[in-house]
Parts: sequence; structure tokens; C-alpha cells
Amino acid sequence: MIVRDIKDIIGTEREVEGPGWTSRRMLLKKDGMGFSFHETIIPAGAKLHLWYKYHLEAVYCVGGNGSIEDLATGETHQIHDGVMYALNNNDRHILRGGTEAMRLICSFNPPVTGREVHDEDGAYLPDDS
Ligand code: 9YT
Repeated sequence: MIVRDIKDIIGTEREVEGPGWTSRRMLLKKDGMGFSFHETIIPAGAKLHLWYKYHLEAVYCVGGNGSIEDLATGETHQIHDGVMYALNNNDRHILRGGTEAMRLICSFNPPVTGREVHDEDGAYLPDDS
């Protein structure tokens, strides 16, 4: 069994930051679950162009607010505590922070391996190990 407290992840190599996001990677590929599991913080007012070409991602909001724009349809969905979105078609999207920091629980399949950050398209590169 794996039991981890977010307090023991903050400030370690499992905490990764990029422009407009901080990701605390509670489960990685090496943990052997077949998916990775993160807490992600998106500050108020952030704007992220994302396109996980090589991963599927599910995201569940547990605090704060923001929105996601589906670039295939132009639709924008509001995000707040209790809302989940799943990028089941490797969907290109814009994630926007709202009026207060969003706290998101995210899972990636295949799992993120460590310290991935977004490339110029907003993707994490595939794991070729
Ligand atoms: C929601 C989202 O994709 N934010 C960017 C960071 C990512 N969730 C991660 O690596 O935790």
C-alpha cells in the first residue's frame, strides 16, 4: 500500500511548476499503478494552451474556479468544486484560472514519469523508456 501526504510532496522533486500551474505528483509511473495522480494548482487569471497528444487526462476540481475551452467546438465550460472533465480525445483546449486559485486532482494515462513540463504545443512528450 502507498500512503502519501501532500505536505511531504510540496518542495520535493515530485512538485513541478510551469507558467500558470503547479503540479504535485502523488503517483508516478514508477509507483506501478498504470496511471499518474496529481494535485494541480492553477492560479487566478492563468491561461494555459494545452494539447496532451500522447496522454489521456481526467481532471476533478475540488476548489476554486476557472473554465475550459474546447478548441474543437469553441465551447467553454465553467469549472468549480465538483466538476470533472476528461480529455478522452486528446482534446486541444485552453484552461483558464478564474477569480480564485483552482485546486484540481488530475490523472494521466499513460502515467507521467517525473518532471514533465509542456512543450510548445502544450503536450508532455511520450515516455519511450
Ligand atoms: C489541468 C492541467 O493539465 N494542468 C497542467 C498540469 C498537469 N495537470 C499536471 O502535470 O499535473
